Amino acid sequence: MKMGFRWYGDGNDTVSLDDIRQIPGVETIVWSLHHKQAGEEWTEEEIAAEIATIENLTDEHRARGIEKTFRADVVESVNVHESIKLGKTVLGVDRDTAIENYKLCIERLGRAGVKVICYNFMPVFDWLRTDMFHPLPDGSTALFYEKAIVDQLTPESLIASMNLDDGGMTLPGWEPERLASFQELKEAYVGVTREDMYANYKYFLDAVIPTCEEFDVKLGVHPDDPAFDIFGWPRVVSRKEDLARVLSLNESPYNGLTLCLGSFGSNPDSDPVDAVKTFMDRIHFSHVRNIKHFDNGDFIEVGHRACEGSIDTTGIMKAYAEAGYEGYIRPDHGRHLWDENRGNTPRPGYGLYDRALGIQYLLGVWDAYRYQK
Ligand code: DNO
Ligand code: MN
Repeated sequence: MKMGFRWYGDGNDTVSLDDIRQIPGVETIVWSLHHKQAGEEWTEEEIAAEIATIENLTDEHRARGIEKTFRADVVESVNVHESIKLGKTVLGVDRDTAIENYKLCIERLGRAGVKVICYNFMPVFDWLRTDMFHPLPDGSTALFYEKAIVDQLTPESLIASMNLDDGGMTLPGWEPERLASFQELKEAYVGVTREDMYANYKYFLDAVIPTCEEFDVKLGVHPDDPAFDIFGWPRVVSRKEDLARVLSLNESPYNGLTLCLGSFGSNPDSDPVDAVKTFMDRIHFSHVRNIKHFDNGDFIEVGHRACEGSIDTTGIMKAYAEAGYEGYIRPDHGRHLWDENRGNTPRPGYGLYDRALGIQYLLGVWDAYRYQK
């Protein structure tokens, strides 16, 4: 297993690479070119520059005796253009052009040494919560999903409540540029069924997987978050049978999962430990975190330890350890602790401290099962 940590880039993250360097156990940075819209070209120069920033030590580092380096093996995410999910031209882009761009991106990332690309196949938006800084009983805050709010609101009223003009919302996938095209996307999804989505998904995989094989880059789809339908849009990567179907659309081992257990487990009917065991051979990357379900359908993100919430993070790490899992893992969203959300507002879920604590818990369980003196 190789432990990673998600980083949003210089000037775009409150956490620095030097902060991450001091977290025991982190081998790879999970990165992206976050300013790119889905379908936009990633140039070789931009890719090389970001990897150099991640991997290289400066003279100043060396002068201070710093030796620890990172790899840049995992990209999260290269977003899939809506034309690919819809199987038709939208926002002025046709799907075959979008697929050719995706293939070029895979090729360039592969040539640059990237091993895994994470992406999702959710219609219109990336992940969704209703409160980014919800208070927990210990005084920390965490991401919270209140079912009644989402059930009662339309996407438009939800967007309006987000105070985007005040810069209050920084969820990926909900950027103002993207929301500007919301009406067109909404109309484009009218009448699109789950079966249509799977057919379009297969068309995409069959087109890009040969490029993945040629350049040795594995694809890992991230489950829908939350892992159930919202706003009536067809979500096709939510439940265990959905994951199995996605894998069966193209049987190449390069078509795999980013098994995010917090997202997958946000559906209370799903069993995260069972999913790890079932899909082990096709898991290239995994996000391990905990959430706590409430009876009314709400859930809150809690510390990574198993007893803090509803997800058996210990059982998950035990399953990975017993299988000798060789892919990548990262902690996922953390709570906001120790004043990090005052003055220096962290990205929701992506502060430093709780993710660093989370890693130590995950590695502790791993070591207990793997480590032989
Ligand atoms: C949230 C993340 C997601 C994930 C994408 C993958 O924190 O887990 O935004 O990166 O869905 O494409
Ligand atoms: Mn995740």
